[in-house]
Amino acid sequence: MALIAILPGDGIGPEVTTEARRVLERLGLDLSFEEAPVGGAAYHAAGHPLPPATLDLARRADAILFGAVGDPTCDSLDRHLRPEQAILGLRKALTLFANLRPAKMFAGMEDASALRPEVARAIDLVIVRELNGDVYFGEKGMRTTADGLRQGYDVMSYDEAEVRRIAVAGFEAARRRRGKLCSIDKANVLETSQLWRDVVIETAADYADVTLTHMYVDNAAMQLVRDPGQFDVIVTGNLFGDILSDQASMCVGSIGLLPSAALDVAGKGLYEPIHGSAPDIAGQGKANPCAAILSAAMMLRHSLGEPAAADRIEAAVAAALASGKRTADLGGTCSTREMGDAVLAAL
Ligand code: GGG
Repeated sequence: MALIAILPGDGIGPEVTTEARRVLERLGLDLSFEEAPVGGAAYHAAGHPLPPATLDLARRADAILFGAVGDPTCDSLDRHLRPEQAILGLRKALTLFANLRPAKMFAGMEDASALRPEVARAIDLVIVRELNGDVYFGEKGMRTTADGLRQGYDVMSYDEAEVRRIAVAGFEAARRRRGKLCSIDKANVLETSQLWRDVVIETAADYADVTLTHMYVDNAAMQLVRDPGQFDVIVTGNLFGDILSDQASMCVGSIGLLPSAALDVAGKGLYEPIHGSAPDIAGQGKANPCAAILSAAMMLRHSLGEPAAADRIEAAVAAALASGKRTADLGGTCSTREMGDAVLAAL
């Protein structure tokens, strides 16, 4: 029996993970579930956003279903105690370095996209975001300049092994798809990006069947709205990937539609919607559970060896959306529960 750790987190996290769990339970697979607090909820309950018991559950589990972290009541806390440190801590502690963030246009959803329908229709891409390095994990702090000014700093760094393993993840993803990999950096300005580009080019020697291109991140932001259909797999750093995937989500209609998988080398994974805790709508039953449900599908495919069940969930979400069921983020009136019911009905 596979053990799934459910870490609902803050804000809308509990609402959307509840729906994802209902879908997993309906499949009739041999799964067990154990839940633990994380983020602001864990800080309030146990004094730390990632308590030892939660980390222990994450280590024991075969896969982790994560909701969202972020809690305005924690805004004044020391950085180490803020809810977001929980997800960064999990990614680092479990070496979950490869973040797959697929963005695909669902049939009939073009009207919800920020793009023209004929442009939006072509979107079928995966962003492979590095998760263990970059400004997120470099030295950081606050100091005083010689002029007495407060100065914040976050060091951006990557070593070549970190770049190589995410490049391999990008090439492998491209090989499984349409064979095109676009590496996104800022190599005209940043030293880390120059190394990034060099290592990606070296790695390409093992992937003659994949067509590699490079793009500066500013151009990539523009190309994502101008002609997103040109992209198959994008591989990029932690910060650029975070920003570009939020942008990609509005190209397909809503951040409530984008799932993600954070994987280690062995295929253990943490699965989470890319959206945050949305405190403004928390507890109101308005959140879109599709991204969490699609994250559960990714879990079945990447960590639990159940690709057919993953296909079933993805088809059910597509069918529920095609039938006109939509939450408020997509201009509809469905509650979180009603959207979950629609997916269950389509299963
Ligand atoms: N479910 C995603 C989530 O909770 N995001 C909040 C967050 O702070 N994430 C940090 C990141 O992905 O870089």
